[in-house]
Amino acid sequence: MKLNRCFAPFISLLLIIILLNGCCTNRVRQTPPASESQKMKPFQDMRFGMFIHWGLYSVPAGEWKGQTDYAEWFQLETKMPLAEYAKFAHQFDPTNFDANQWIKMVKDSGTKYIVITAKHHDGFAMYDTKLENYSVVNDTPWYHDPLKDLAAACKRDGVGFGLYYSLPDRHNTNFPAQYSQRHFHGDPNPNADHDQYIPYLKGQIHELLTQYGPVTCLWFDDRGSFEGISSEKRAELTHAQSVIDEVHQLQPWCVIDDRLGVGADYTTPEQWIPAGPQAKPFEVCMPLNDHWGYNKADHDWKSPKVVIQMLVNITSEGGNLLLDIGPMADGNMPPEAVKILGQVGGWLKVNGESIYGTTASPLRTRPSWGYITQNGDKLYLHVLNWPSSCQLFVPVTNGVKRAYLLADSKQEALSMTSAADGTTIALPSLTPDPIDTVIVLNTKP
Ligand code: JFZ
Repeated sequence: MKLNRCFAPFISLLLIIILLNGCCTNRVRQTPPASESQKMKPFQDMRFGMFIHWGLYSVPAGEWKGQTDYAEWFQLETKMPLAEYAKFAHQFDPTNFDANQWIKMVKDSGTKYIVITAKHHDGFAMYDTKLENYSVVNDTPWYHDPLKDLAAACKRDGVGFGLYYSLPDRHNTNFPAQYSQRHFHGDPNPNADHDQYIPYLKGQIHELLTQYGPVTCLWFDDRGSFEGISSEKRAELTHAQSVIDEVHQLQPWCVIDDRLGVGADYTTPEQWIPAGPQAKPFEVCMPLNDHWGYNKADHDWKSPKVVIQMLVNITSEGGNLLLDIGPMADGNMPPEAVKILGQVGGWLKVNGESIYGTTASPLRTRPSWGYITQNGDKLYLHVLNWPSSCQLFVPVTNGVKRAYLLADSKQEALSMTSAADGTTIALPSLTPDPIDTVIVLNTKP
């Protein structure tokens, strides 16, 4: 009794401190997932994400001394000295940036999560870091943390918030030159080694996982920095397992890509689509034009049709698509990109059921007319090549019940004939969706 009374004030004070700590740091408390597959499910269910490359390189917009093919590798490719490149920070003033507008565009495109560059190879932090002065908050006239606004808008609108983080760093002199990009410059430090760089990397990851609420995924990038080094050695150099352990400890639901040198949660085929369903979760990343960061001369946009058919192909193999755009330095999105993404979103509004939350095709070989995705008892037949006979053959017989057009709000049944080797659906004489006409096949056993 006595003891209780005298400890009460201390205990209340302790509680207040714990509570305040939780509020101020935006720390996340999560019950850990019960299994790897439970952890991956929400990420895989989203199927379609938006990659965003935004940084100092957006200021020159790909142009330097008459050449116009640069983007986020600007500093390295132009061989610009660090002191000169760093001056772009003083021109980085995206007064048109509006996180709500960006996330509205994300929603309109049908993408369910974003992955934005917290730090690219140039080492410039696009968020409020305390470990470096070279950041958007410290070093630009804007004096603003875009990740804070974006995380809040994502949270409000139910959009996943993911982060890209580059291991190679052309600004931090502790990043060892000998493992770095071809022709490392930016004051290589002959005594640098990863053991000195890792505390900085870990410190930034700690910031990113405690300042912005739940982080959907971490997309570590290793590009070019470990060429010719085995993945075991790379994992050792990057302290991969301890970085991953720390992420798991801070945010057990945050999924991690495979570029630290160990497998982690998902693989990241870049600008190619695996042939057929994969055993491991994967996410294909693809720029909407030919550059990841903003390039004002690049008008080689992929059409809505190309994007949708790519998404359908990847989904039928059980993967995600991370489609990239490079916002402009003034905070606006390239208008062409917004237009294309809006058209993609229009298709998904009608046909999203055949993409989100679905799994890979149950068939080993893909049909000549298109792709198949699945959600429980429903098979989604994505008809890309409309058969001129208007007869669609599906090599499925088990429990086939009913077929209808996904776009048909009345869900009128299409007539079917079954044979030993499969089912033939009579397609209605309509003008098919030139991108992808989806037929739902109910297969209740
Ligand atoms: C990296 C970056 O260098 C690039 O700037 C961009 O951010 C992109 C998304 O990722 O580039 C890569 C990374 C991996 C491969 C190719 C380019 N790869 O595995 O083939």
